[in-house]
Amino acid sequence: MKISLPRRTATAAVIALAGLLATTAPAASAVPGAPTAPGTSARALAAPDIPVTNVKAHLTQLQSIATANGGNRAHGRPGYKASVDHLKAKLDAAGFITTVQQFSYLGTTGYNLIADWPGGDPNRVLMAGAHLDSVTAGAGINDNGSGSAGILETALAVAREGFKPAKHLRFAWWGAEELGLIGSRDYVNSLPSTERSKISGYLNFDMIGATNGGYFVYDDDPAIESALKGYLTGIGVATEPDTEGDGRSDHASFKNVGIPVGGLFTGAGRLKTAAQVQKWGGTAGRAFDPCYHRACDTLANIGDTTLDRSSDAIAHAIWTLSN
Ligand code: DTR
Ligand code: CA
Ligand code: ZN
Ligand code: ZN
Repeated sequence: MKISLPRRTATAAVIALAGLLATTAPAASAVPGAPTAPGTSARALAAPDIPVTNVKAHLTQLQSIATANGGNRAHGRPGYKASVDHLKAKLDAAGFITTVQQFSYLGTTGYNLIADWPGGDPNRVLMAGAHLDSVTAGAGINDNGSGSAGILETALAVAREGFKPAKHLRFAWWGAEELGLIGSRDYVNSLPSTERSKISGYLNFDMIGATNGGYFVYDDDPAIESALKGYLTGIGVATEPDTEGDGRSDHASFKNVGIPVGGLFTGAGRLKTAAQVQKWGGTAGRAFDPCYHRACDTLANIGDTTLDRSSDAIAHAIWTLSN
């Protein structure tokens, strides 16, 4: 199903989708390399490693989209819609049910991209989201190509593995976050309260590949926090609660209506302290992301290690929390 609807009909699209959610995920046996041994349930398997080379390939494509569209992927600019179209095609090809939700902000059309993985309990929906828009100053590769690519590759891993989670999985890419969390707020407001109450948790990923990064886990829902923290501490990486972010990204739209939220962040414009360098390496007195909201937020502004660990943490959290 391909939907591109004006704001007023977005609710109808959500209701129409609900009927599709009970359908079965593509059979694991149809996926090359998927487990087929009798008694082996895909549900019991651990999350796969997310290949950072795949995540970086998505970032290369987002960079090309920005370069071809005046250097950015900002709300209302052609690079934003091109980013949506690009991701949608990948998700459609992998078997997701995608919806483009249009909204209007200050006279300009914005878009959210929603991708549902068929199957799972429609009354228990686990969501992961990232904003796909950049600021006008640059390509927005760390902010927030990184979160967008991290959840995209996790979604594609769900498809590759033929994952059959107990909960229903939904991935989302938000428009106009940089103008005040506009797209995510529009999505939450457009959901009938019955649909809203089915969302058991929302995980947000905004800036997960800082070059001088740290590992900040949102200090919110304890189960989501411990899934993300558990992965990182398990690979020997210390975390800190996020103090730069409360209310500053799309999780706030969900938290505001009582949905449990969490997420991971590798830092923005704040300076790394000497104590944080002890923990994570990097440079003290320098911003976690020195190119935050600047023209230099390009493909060169990505820390491969932060991006890799963060992407693996996303997959771990999705696999764990959906079962
Ligand atoms: N919302 C981000 C910047 C940001 C600042 N603090 C946090 C904490 C957690 C996630 C994101 C952020 C931006 O898009 O500019
Ligand atoms: Ca990895
Ligand atoms: Zn951001
Ligand atoms: Zn930003």
